[in-house]
Amino acid sequence: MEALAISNYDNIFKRYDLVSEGSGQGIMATAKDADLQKIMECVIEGETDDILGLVDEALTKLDPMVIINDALIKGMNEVSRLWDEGTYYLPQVILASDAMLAGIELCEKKMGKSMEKKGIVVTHTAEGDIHDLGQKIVNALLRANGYEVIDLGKDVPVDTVVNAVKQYKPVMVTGTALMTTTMTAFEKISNRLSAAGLEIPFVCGGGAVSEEYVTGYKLGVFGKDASQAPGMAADAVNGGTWQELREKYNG
Ligand code: B12
Repeated sequence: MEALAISNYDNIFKRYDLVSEGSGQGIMATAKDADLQKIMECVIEGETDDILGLVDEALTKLDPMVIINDALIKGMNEVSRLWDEGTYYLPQVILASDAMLAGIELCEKKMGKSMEKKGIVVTHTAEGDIHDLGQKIVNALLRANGYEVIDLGKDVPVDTVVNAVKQYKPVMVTGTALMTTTMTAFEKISNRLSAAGLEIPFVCGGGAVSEEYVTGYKLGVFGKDASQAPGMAADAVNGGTWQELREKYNG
């Protein structure tokens, strides 16, 4: 019987799943320049070791916020798309999120804790939900813009959120939910805060939630993109009510 032999070694080190197995067309996102493109691809390919050097180098010429928005978040959005089209599975998604978070950490260090704090924001990911990447991006952007973030983490019980608002008296509270089964915690938090007379803007985002859902309960303001968080916090610091924020940011 004739032995099977590889005649072309060109693709030997290429990721088999992207090149040959995916039902889609592979990586489709493009960044604004070559440096950002390389960083974005490191996220998509889950290259945590390589991303550190690239982000370090990029930080010598680019604003950390540009690297976060135009490479790191962009890469993670592409990962979500590759998951949706069936090209990516859990291992790739976990590697990608590790790479994105390593890059964000470097950018956060560069931005430092320079500015005087403008106000406190409590952030959390809904009870039962471990999808905290959106929340981590929100944390990084708020900190970068001078807000003190009380990060309650993921899978946070309703009580813990309500107690944190009582304790820290933030200008705004945020929630992230990626599952239809977990987003229902937001309405419970909203009712509890409202009953306690703590009527601050409660900005809710994450793949599972829609504007229609979030604006269906008191205090709820829908956050479509993490980049909106600093502007929303600034409005809250300036006395903006949840109704005013809802009117400004939601249709
Ligand atoms: C990454 C991922 C994971 C990772 C999570 C890693 C982590 N640390 O977060 C891992 C592998 C652990 C995982 C596990 C699971 N996952 Co998962 N996962 C995903 C995936 C592929 C991407 C989600 C993601 O991180 N996107 C990128 C982030 C940045 O997006 P984001 O959070 O939505 O944030 C953006 C906006 O929404 C907004 N935003 C978010 N929050 C806020 C807050 C404010 C204030 C503002 C202004 C904006 C804002 O800003 C961000 C952009 O700038 C999605 C599929 C998809 N296409 O979304 C499935 C998905 C969310 N997972 C799903 C499921 C079912 C699970 C599991 C139950 C699987 C299992 N059977 O075990 C477990 C969950 C266990 C649990 N209890 O939570 C389902 C949920 C279905 C549903 N609608 O209920 C999805 C939709 C996949 C699917 N189509 O079935 N998952």
